[in-house]
Amino acid sequence: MNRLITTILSALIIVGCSQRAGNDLLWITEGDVHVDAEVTVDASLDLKNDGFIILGGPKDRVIKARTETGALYGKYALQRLERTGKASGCLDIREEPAYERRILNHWDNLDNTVERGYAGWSIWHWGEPVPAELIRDYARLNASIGINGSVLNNVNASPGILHPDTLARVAQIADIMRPYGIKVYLSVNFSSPAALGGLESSDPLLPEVQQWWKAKTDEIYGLIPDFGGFLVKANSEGLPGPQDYGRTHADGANMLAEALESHGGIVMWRAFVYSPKSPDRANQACEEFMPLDGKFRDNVLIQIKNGPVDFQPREPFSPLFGRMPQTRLMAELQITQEYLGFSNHLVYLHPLFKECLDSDTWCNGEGSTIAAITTGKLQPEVYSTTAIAGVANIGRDANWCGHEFAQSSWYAFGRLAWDPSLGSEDIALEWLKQTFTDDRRFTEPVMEMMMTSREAAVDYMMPLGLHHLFAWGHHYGPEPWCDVEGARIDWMPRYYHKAGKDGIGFDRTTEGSGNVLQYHEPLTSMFNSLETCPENLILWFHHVPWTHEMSSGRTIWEEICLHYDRGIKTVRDYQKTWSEMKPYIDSERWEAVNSKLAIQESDARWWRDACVQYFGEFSGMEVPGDVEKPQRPLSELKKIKLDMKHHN
Ligand code: BDP
Repeated sequence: MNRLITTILSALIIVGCSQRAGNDLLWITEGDVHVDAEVTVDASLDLKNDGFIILGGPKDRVIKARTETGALYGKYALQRLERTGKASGCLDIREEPAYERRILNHWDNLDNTVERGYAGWSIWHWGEPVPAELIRDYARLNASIGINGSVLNNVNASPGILHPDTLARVAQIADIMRPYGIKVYLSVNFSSPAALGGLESSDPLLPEVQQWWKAKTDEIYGLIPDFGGFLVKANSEGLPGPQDYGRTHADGANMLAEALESHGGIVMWRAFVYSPKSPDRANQACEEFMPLDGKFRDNVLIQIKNGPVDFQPREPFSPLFGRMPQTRLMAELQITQEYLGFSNHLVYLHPLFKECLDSDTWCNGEGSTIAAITTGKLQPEVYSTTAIAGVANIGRDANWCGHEFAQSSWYAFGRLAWDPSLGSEDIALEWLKQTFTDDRRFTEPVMEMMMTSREAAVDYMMPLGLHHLFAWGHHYGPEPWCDVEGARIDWMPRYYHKAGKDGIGFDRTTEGSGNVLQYHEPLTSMFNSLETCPENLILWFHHVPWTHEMSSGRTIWEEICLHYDRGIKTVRDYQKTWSEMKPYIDSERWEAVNSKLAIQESDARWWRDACVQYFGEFSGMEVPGDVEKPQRPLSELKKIKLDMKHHN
């Protein structure tokens, strides 16, 4: 039955979003926005999930959807078209989200700190009055880009999240977000039955443990009827899990899945596991999870980070995506810039996200991309539900994300989760026009900055497949020398680059750790051979002599120096470009970005000075004449201790 919600929607969608008074800085800005359209919600329409249709010209615009949320998405889509100058003519648009669940993962703790958060305290204001207005703004922003789920708390979950008092608060938050189509999910600690419930064990095969989870789940659904489900980090980095009781990941996940099943909830079970004993950390997830393929209940998804190690500026895709054909898989992308300069560096992450989703695993022949697998296109019979997650970069900072441009990666995640085929440039342009101005004198050069920014960060941090050269613990600056005597050197940086007099790089070939074998052909052969391995991953897969000749004719040593140098020069170009952008935007935001670019330039030099000089000691070779020489001596750089107090 057709139901007319309203004919003229003017003033109905209030999308003026300001996190703090006077700071309306996001893509849906400044006061009320009107879309004039006739909106129909009709459950019998042939549309998937919360899809929508927009038809007609400016005077007789029609939005149709199957659900209220779909209608809301249609309104936001129309508004976006209007704001980006694409709604003048007659429209005939039909959109359906590629993923059913498009979820932000907040790594927020109950003490209001945010793990790897660089934008201030938790927006949930745990233990304080619920900030309804702020949460409403957050929900509107998310709905406007199609995000429909929010995991409120850190994967390193405190059992306290399931305490009745906390759940009552979670229910309040869920009530505020519901009108925007956003479901609440929680990260849970696997030992909650013992730690919170007072049971002697949290063994998933014990009936009393299963009962405890059932009762807890029922309690949650009593408060939040549309609760989304649980996210679980288990037997990873010291957290408890089923293996503590000799059980498998499947035993643990299935127990929770059973408790959630009758309510329609899901379990997102993370595959981010690695044992310090494994000879190659990049192998660990496949080793642990492949044998469990087909053993998970239908409402379990395995949540896999894009790369096999850990959100590095560039990694190959995680081979696990191609290795569990009987299991529902979902990607976990990191929007917060843990390894990409925190909220100090301008790095637009859509190209990184897209590189992952477009990667072809070849698990079912050519075209078996991660997007095709995780959207269920490749095996619809396995994918009873589909999902994608992004680790949020949101905090209480006035501009939400710490850096004006960090918002673009939040925006991009939402758009990508809705439609992974959208291009990075299109999304960047959309965001720029809605957030700053549609003046081409601004959007064209600034889009160029955004589009090159991820590669620039790779260049000045970890080019050519280098990875995890970060300072121990905080993951901000470089410490390629980090190799503490007696420490767990297997995951210390030197472990990852293996620089020595003989050369540099991690041998993951069939002669080395064998990691290449976790990929399907033709990728195994391609990565395994020095001739065919893509050069931007060469030091990920190969250990090569310093004199190894690259396709440019230069040695790997020279190429390393050139990449660091290029990264710095690119940031300097950004500074120059930005200095010319002053006339087009407000001075507050211009200044904020300008001062962050100065930090980025200085950090890029810090990376170059540390890595080029440190590796130079092994290579015994001079820095090529056509690149800028390192400036600060290694002895000085080794003394830098970052004060992390402000990066909670
Ligand atoms: C690492 C982070 C750590 C997270 C962990 C995870 O450094 O803070 O808890 O990943 O994803 O990247 O579980």
